[in-house]
Amino acid sequence: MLESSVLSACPHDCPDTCVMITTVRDGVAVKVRGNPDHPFTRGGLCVKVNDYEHRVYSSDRILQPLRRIGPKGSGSFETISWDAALAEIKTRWTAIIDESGPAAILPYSYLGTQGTLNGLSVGDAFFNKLGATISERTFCDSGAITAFFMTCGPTAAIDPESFVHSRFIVLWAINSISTNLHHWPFIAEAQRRGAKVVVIDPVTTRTAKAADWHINLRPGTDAALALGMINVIIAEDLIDHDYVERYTVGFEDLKARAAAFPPARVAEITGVAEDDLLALARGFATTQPSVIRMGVAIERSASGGNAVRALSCLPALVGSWRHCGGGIMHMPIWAFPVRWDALSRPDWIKPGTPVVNQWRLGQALTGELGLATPIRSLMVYNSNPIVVAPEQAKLEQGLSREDLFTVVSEQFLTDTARFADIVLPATTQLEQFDVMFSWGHLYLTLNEPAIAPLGEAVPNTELFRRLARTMGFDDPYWAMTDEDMAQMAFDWTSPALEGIDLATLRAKGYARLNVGSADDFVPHREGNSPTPSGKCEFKSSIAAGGNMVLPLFRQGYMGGQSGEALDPLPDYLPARESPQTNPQLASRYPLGMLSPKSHAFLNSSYGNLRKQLHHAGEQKVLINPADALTRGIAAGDVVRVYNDRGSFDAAADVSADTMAGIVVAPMGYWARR
Ligand SMILES: Nc1nc2c(c(=O)[nH]1)N[C@H]1C(S)=C(S)[C@@H](COP(=O)(O)OP(=O)(O)OC[C@H]3O[C@@H](n4cnc5c(=O)[nH]c(N)nc54)[C@H](O)[C@@H]3O)O[C@H]1N2
Ligand SMILES: Nc1nc2c(c(=O)[nH]1)N[C@H]1C(S)=C(S)[C@@H](COP(=O)(O)OP(=O)(O)OC[C@H]3O[C@@H](n4cnc5c(=O)[nH]c(N)nc54)[C@H](O)[C@@H]3O)O[C@H]1N2
Ligand SMILES: [Mo]
Repeated sequence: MLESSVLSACPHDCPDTCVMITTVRDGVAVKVRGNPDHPFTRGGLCVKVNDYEHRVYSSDRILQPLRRIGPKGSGSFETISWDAALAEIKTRWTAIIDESGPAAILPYSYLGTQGTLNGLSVGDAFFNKLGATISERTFCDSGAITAFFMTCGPTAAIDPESFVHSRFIVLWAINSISTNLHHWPFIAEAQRRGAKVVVIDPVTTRTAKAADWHINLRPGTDAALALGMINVIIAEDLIDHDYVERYTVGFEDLKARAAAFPPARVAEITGVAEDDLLALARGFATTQPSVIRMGVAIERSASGGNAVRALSCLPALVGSWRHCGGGIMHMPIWAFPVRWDALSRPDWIKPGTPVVNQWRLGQALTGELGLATPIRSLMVYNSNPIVVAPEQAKLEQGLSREDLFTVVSEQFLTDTARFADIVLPATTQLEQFDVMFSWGHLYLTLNEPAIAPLGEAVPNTELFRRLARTMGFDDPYWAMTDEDMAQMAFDWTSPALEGIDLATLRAKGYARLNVGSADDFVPHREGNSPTPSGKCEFKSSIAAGGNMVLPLFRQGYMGGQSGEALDPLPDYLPARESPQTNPQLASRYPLGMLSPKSHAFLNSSYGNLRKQLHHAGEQKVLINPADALTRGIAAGDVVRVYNDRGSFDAAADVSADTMAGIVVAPMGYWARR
């Protein structure tokens, strides 16, 4: 018997990027476990990934290319060879390009794997060369990142491990215990040392239950609450004058803007009691180090970017940045010197190439978007839009078009893959090589292939090499091996990577970036904000200039080349569809719905696997007892949740864990499982 331990990394789109060890016996991966030496992973994996080998060897894996033989969506396929699949793609795409131009082809991807090589940017070079329509990857955080940059610039800002030093921790729109599990021990340690943990969430989540204080607010009103805090802090003179004077710009303007948010008005907008607002503002200002950890749900409304901007002003206003464990955490990804442009090749984009925001896929496919070049072919990889993108009914309608040629690269026959004409088999993380950055800690991680690819599955890097060859592209880009790509993907000469290379990663599996220790990570003690002014910009110069194209991986996260000048100051804009702001809509659909992340799924991944499905249980919808009563709904009743965009059935979970008027249905369940 031959047994070995292979250095692995969790591939998922999650801030934790766990460092794993895979036990391989006679060529078979028998177990994955968290690396006990890693300061963030600490030997533990989550309920999603701790049996990852079952995902790898699932009998439902797609291991050969497939060609559709039944109606679209039926899931009837025959296996074909890679050569036949590639030949068919070439024939169809060539005809489409000849007749309509390459913009009739739309790629669609997100973060099925987060690896630097196989993840976000993996298809960009190919599709840029082809001249396809650009799909803007806006699923997650592109709005928040833009807003954060406008105020603080691209900074790692705070080491999540430094939270042990924090004394006032605000978890704002994040359900850490489900979505950032490995950060929780640092928060719990701070709590043990006397820190107060506050959760701001319309739902009483697991995290809210573990906090010292849970503040409920109406969804989409975070900007008003943050501006209310600023108002109180200024009115009560709880500001750090020296920090504000030296290291910020626009204080007087911010003060004038916040004056429009007195506690009474904020209470009316947010539903947060005035006393709670006062206590929150005072606590944050006076209990140093104070810190805010933002989650992604803040950005999911009209006021989302504004909320992030207002929140990003708070630590500078009260001087939290002076302390280790103080500030605001968005994502420390900016500490990783990834060479996105070398991977994505934006220099190959032809001027005038159309752009489609990925939230609008349904509209793009049904023609509603009115694109000058209608979409005739779609290629999906690293994503499952039928489950994760909005307007499910429209998506299914678009994907059912007989004239749409759809290619999907997948590990499983997802709801989306069922609509494909050609399905191409993708490897899992244990079958591929990658180097992982993280958006939730400061370690670079290596993932070595633990086993040979199963069946005819290929890593995404190889998929695009094959497609490039098929389409006759001969740029040296596609002659690179994965290891060549890893050499290219990072600026190995940057200070953050000093002393780190593939050899050191191979020895240990991971390396902490060269950014100092978590006990002394205070990058903004003396300002040093990487904004145009070098200061924290309460009044944003980027907004005033109207230039929203940020120099960072335009095709990665960034979108929004609006060219419009934005309000240079944060403001509160009412949500477009809340009962308070859109009564006409509310008369038809009186309940609002949130669909946050599920504890046992990773977005829609694992929504088909036995253990995680068992853990998650059937699709539920949380409904407040008052709303249940008026509708005659009892606990456990199967109810239909619907609006004009889609519908699903769920078991009613009647509980005051959600406020009246808001129902909550965790995301990730597949329509067909
Ligand atoms: N278990 C698990 N972990 C995951 C994922 C997963 O699917 N499952 N997905 C990963 C990904 S891609 C991401 S982006 C992260 C996201 O992780 P989180 O940032 O935690 O994201 P969400 O679950 O979308 O939303 C967090 C909380 O925001 C609340 N919320 C909703 N609307 C509002 C609002 O308007 N204001 C406020 N204050 N709160 C609001 C929701 O009730 C929810 O509890 O998690 C990652 N980790
Ligand atoms: N209702 C609702 N919708 C949401 C959200 C929400 O909170 N609520 N959150 C949004 C957010 S924050 C995000 S990030 C998005 C996430 O959306 P996606 O990134 O699309 O996430 P998944 O649904 O997990 O789909 C990833 C797919 O990639 C496949 N995959 C995994 N590894 C590989 C690989 O190596 N190669 C290939 N070719 N495929 C692979 C997986 O099998 C899976 O089907 O969803 C968004 N949608
Ligand atoms: Mo996300």
